Amino acid sequence: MSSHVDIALVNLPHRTLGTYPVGEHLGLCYLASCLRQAGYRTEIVDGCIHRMSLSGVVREVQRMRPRVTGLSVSEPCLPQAIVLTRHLRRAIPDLHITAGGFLPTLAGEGVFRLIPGLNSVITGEGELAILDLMRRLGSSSLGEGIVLHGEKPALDELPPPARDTLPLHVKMGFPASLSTSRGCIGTCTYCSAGSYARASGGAPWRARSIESVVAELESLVKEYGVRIVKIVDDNFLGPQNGAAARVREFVNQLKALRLKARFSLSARVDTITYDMLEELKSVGLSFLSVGIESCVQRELDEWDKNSTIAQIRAGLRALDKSRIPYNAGFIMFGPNTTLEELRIKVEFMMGFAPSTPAAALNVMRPFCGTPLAFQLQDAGRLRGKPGFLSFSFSDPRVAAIHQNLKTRLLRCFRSAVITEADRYRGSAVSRAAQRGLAELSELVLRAGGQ
Ligand code: B12
Ligand code: SF4
Repeated sequence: MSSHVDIALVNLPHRTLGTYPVGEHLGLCYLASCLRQAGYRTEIVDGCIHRMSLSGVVREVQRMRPRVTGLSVSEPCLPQAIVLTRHLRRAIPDLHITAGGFLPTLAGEGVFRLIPGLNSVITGEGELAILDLMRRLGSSSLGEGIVLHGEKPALDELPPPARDTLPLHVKMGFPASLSTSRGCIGTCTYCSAGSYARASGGAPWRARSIESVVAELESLVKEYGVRIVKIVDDNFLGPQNGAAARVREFVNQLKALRLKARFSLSARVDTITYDMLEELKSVGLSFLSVGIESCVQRELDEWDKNSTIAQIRAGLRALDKSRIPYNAGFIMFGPNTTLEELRIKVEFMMGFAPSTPAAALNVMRPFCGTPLAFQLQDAGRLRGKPGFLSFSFSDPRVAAIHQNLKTRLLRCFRSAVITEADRYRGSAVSRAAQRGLAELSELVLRAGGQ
């Protein structure tokens, strides 16, 4: 039977609290544009935007009859990757199944054990390695169970990402995605993005030229009718010493084009200044995500955040003054959070961040291959398996509060999600989180947090 396409790239359907996360999968879009440029017939099967079941994905891949299927696997999607690989292997026995993305990069060869049935694994950025795989397919140089490591490509030499799923995103009112830089200079112990950037080798943070970014933004607005853009970079501003100049160049070029688009981005809170925010706001910055993570210096140091409470406060003051809506990432429960620290954190969160009550209840998640996961493993405190890793708390009083809160909150969040329609869900979850925060405060008081 001849193939209809050479390769099908799959974004695994994955639901959190019953909903599919939404956003273009730019990683797969870049792979698709590189593969097409090299002449390979390539399709993207986006299980999230099309709200597919796993058997729906299998049927779609069967219909396409590809020689190769590439799965993008982040750690929370591991269960879906395991089931899908088993079904695909059964349905199309001679299909070459490869996997790339965060989990394969951070777990390396271990992925063959985690996802039985894979033929190969690609670690790091995939554009060059997937071309290598396609070229070697069928030749004797390609054995079974091989790991190909992707060299980092020069970002300005990549073709623009394929925008197959963009029209549907626009139609449904979701933003387009844009990547202006990759990686992060940070070394935060819990962060898989920083660990991924380092595991991929080469410079931990690199950026596209502002010319190419602005040209892509212009094409999104003019060709696709995009009104809102999500800049997906972990750290749009990059290293502190170049941040102001990068912002100025970006702003000047956008002003010269008189482009009208709103955009959101993420940045380190210790890098932003009021002036940068004002400049970015003048060309459409409408939302910013920053990670403060803790208001306890001991924890910031333990997690290698490389920032101080004073810097965080200055960043937050700049944000408040600029009146740009923002989301502040926060980790309420760390592995070594003490009861007294929990009390300080609850108090901090109750007096702040109206847009982020849900973040106030976050538990640190040890992702595979991060320094945090290794530290917990060495201390014998890592629990569960990849996809479901957790840890034991050092303070038993915090463990008890977390356990108590978890059971109640789950009920609270589930009912918030079930009772309200999609567009009201944000506020329902937010109200549930606010209730949760109040409950947490009560639990801390009862446990004797001074
Ligand atoms: C935008 C974004 C989203 C968007 C778009 C989804 C997506 N998968 O791209 C939305 C909002 C939908 C989303 C959802 C989720 N996300 Co998300 N997301 C991001 C973010 C901020 C940027 C991704 C991006 O566009 N990068 C730029 C592109 C160019 O790079 P890339 O996607 O990594 O792809 C490259 C390589 O990884 C590789 N590659 C990737 N896939 C494949 C597949 C093959 C076959 C090959 C060969 C190579 C390859 O090649 C690509 C090109 O170089 C990242 C943070 C980050 N630093 O990446 C988190 C991140 C990937 N997300 C994460 C998580 C946890 C999720 C969710 C599980 C959240 C949830 N609870 O629902 C879901 C999973 C949905 C899914 N099916 O993957 C985690 C993953 C953690 C981990 N260790 O696995 C990250 C790292 C955030 C974090 N710091 O924790 N996410
Ligand atoms: S600054 Fe943010 S993206 Fe960078 S390593 Fe730390 S948590 Fe990760």
